[in-house]
Amino acid sequence: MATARKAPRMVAIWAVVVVVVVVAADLFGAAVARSASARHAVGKKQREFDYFALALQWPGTICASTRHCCAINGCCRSEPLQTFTIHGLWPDYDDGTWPACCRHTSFDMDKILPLKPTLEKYWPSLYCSSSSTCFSGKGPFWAHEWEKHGTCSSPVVKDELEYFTTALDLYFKYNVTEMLASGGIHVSNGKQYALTDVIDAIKCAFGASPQIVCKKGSVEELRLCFDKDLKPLDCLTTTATNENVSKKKYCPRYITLPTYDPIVHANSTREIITVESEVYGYLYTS
Ligand code: U2P
Repeated sequence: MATARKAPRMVAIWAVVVVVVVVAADLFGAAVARSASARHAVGKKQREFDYFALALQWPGTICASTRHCCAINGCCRSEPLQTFTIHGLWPDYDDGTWPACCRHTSFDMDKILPLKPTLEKYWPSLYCSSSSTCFSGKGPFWAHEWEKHGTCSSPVVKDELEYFTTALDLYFKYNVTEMLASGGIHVSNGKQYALTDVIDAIKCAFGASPQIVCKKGSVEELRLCFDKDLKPLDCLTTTATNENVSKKKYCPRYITLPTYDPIVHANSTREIITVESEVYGYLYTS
């Protein structure tokens, strides 16, 4: 009798436990996803992306805020970086949002080991802190980009190696620093360029409109967009004037491409990366 009376109570307790676990898992998943990005699809299964953005960063703007140095930080090389470096290859939706943290596939450096010197040179982190990832705690910048964006890039990109080789291929094929130079737009300290001239230089060489993100009137990022056949595509907005990018990131009518002084700090750990692109010449004909 005692057992019979306990049974309904046990069922009720188990039901409460199951509900608590499900709700907690849901909240945890949403929190992880939200921390990965503010404007990506949360909760339900994320649908296939619509197009790619190759996000490039301008070290001259970012490195101006560097306060301390470490081996992984590209801002800490003895020669200031004067070319765009890679931020990430981002699968995006046409409505201005994007998927994030899609397939539970943790970053594995061993899978891209032959690319490491090329990534260090052209896809460096511009910060010292390690990056948060979707599935494996803190990790290198590349782990953040693979887990957040790379895992959402199928069916165009099927695995980690293909994600990084695709991004590097596009970066070398469409050299934004050279495109701007051929339009008369160079690294400058103080010299201002009309935003329309910068956009036109890219349109002329690339065949499609970029998206440009600024910080206090300096270019911070330049994004090239591609369809799923990796052909140039107009980005949704050419300047950061939609809600996709915060107001602080708007570009004014005249902008600069600043350089920065080599960062000299006591007790800094420096690493000068001297990898020649010929090493990976068979992969990249930049
Ligand atoms: O723009 C600020 C941050 O939002 C994320 N972002 C932006 C546009 C987009 O199409 N996709 C996207 O993910 C970027 O986050 P991150 O990859 O750096 O985590 C971008 O830095």
